[in-house]
Amino acid sequence: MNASVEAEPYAYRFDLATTALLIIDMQRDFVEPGGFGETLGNDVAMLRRVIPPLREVLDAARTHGMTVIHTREGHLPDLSDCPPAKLNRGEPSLRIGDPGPKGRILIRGEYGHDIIDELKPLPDETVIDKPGKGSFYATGLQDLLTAKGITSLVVTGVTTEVCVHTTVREANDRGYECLVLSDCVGSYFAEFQDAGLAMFSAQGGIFGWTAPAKQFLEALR
Ligand code: C5J
Repeated sequence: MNASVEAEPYAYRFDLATTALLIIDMQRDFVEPGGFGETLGNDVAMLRRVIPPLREVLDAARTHGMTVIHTREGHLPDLSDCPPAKLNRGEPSLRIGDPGPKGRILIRGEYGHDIIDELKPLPDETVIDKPGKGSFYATGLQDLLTAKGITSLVVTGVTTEVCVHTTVREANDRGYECLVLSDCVGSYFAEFQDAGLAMFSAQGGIFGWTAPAKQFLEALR
């Protein structure tokens, strides 16, 4: 099925068969109280507002048989994949690997590291574990997309200016056509949300397109 989404800076055209829904880092550690995001001093309510529209998009993607890929940021229990610069930076109340209310912070296998119940992956959906901000760095994402013949990505998740931006920039350099759903990506900072969204579609779509979820859902009808 070919479809077109009313988007910035102009219509985003895609073929459902070659498009994947990418859901970035909707993990308890970022989105729920007691996780990594909150230990950094952030208000998780800023991110939780993406859950209802993203749930609608996920339901529609599943109904249409789209490829759905989830990512999780996190590290091995021995932290061997966590560079000291990432581990030691800043003054969080809990560091990566420290025990917190939801298990060890950002450690694979811990409760807090997993995806929130509202967006729980189905057994046939891929979950990519990534040690970095970008979804392509040190992961099998590119090979997976190639194997599935995916050329376009509808991008959602958190946070807009960090893991979403890094991923879209990586994807753009690799030739993927990215549509970012503006109300399905979130930031702890309103000003970063606005600037981050504007950057995607600036200069004629330097990194890709943006559109609200309702325009994407409209295109699927
Ligand atoms: C951050 C992310 N912000 N998923 N991770 O550390 O954006």
